[in-house]
Amino acid sequence: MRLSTSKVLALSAAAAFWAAVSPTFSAPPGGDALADLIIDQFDTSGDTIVGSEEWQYGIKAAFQMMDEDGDGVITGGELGALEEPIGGRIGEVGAKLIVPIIKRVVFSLDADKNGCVSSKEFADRAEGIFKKLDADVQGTLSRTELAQLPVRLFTE
Ligand SMILES: [Ca+2]
Ligand SMILES: [Ca+2]
Ligand SMILES: [Ca+2]
Repeated sequence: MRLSTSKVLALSAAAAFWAAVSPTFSAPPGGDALADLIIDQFDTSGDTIVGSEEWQYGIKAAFQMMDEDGDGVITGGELGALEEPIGGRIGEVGAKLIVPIIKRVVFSLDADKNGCVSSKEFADRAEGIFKKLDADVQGTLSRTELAQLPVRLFTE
């Protein structure tokens, strides 16, 4: 039996959907969108790879972007306010998926557990996160490696 084109299309759409939602798929839901966002923000050389210098610079810029009132600490309220700008960039659905992941990532850096993340707490762990993500130890982060961020941070 031959499958019609429309059936093939429907099947591949179903497969893509399954891959996107299945927890056993290598990239977790939201991981891909988060990787795109990080590359968009951090990759200044345009090679879709984040080098260690781009990472350090991007981390600093990301902190400043999230610290909306510029007082040197990121609060939960400031992270909630990210939904709008991120939604404007990748759509509301994507933002609803990503912002909770960003919250989790950022608050995992709250070393003294005082409910907000200082620039020092943020910077201290940034290098460790880079090393954790750099699976092939090439000193750079590919899109695939970045997509693993939620998994690597929270399951290891
Ligand atoms: Ca680059
Ligand atoms: Ca602040
Ligand atoms: Ca803190």
